[in-house]
Amino acid sequence: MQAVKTLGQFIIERQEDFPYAKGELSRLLRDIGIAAKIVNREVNKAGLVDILGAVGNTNVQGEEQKKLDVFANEQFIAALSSGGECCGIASEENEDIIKINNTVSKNAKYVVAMDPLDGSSNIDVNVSIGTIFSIYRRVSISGDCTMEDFMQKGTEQVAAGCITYGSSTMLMYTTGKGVNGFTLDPSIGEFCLSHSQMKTPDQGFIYSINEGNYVHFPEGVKKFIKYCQEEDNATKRPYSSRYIGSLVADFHRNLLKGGIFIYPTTAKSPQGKLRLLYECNPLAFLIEQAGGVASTGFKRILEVQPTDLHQREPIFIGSKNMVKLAEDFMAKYSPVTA
Ligand code: P6P
Repeated sequence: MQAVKTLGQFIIERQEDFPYAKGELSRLLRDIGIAAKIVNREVNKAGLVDILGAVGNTNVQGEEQKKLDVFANEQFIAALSSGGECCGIASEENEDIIKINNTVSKNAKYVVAMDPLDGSSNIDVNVSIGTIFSIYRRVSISGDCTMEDFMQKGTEQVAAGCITYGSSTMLMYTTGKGVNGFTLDPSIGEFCLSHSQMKTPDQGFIYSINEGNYVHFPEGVKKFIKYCQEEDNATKRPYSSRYIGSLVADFHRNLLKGGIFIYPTTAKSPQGKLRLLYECNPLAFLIEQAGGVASTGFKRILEVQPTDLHQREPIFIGSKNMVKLAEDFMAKYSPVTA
């Protein structure tokens, strides 16, 4: 029987990857894994709430019935606040940064940007959802964390990952030494190594975009979509259109199978819809570590200088060849005006 390697064991084994750290980042990743297991438990029974007879705002146990994204946010904040390795959080659920200055965290070196439960509107139709996280070393010297700690380019991330709550629950993360995936074994309550050193194909045959916004897409995106739809045996076109409407699920599938996910500028989202700090940057770190590319359509996502906590960016992410080709279409048909 193949030896099972848990997330905790793996993190400890890889401790030598961070020669100057004394286990802080390892403990921070462990804290995220713990919160993910708690969120997973609630996500899995979310569909049962009506059956279990939750009444109004309280469930059958008399507990306040929280929206799952609020619940997830609280769980990750609690785990990071008590773990002692994080001095600040930027969350999709919170307008401002959350300063963690309790006694256990006063010497914490890291800050975390996160989307605690992305795609939560899909829960009541039983579609996979996810958590996305990004970890930086603080740049402020001491005391409370500052906005400066979060206004770092994606290239400065020390770690990033995502959790997909789907037919199985899987956590994947990188510290800059490749991407490893861990599948939750509910029978032992542990994330177990299931996908070692994940790589995404240079060429895929899936394109993921909400074509309902077609009329408002940049011309370069329209031309790229038509390219994907053309008949051409040599390049195995037409490609398949796959769009779940849940970022982590679309990202996860395309990373494993190869493909491109695009959320460009639209009339409704003139800067794009997805958030730089806790959606685009962490997924960009993951995809680059898996051999793929993440672009705004014109430049590397990780090189974008953040100016606002919740700023949005257009994103073209996935297989190297496909993203590069999409960038060529953007340069030719939707050139950036100086
Ligand atoms: P649209 C979910 O609401 C989300 O934030 C991402 O998970 C998903 O990729 C995107 O929005 C879908 O947006 O405009 O296509 O419904």
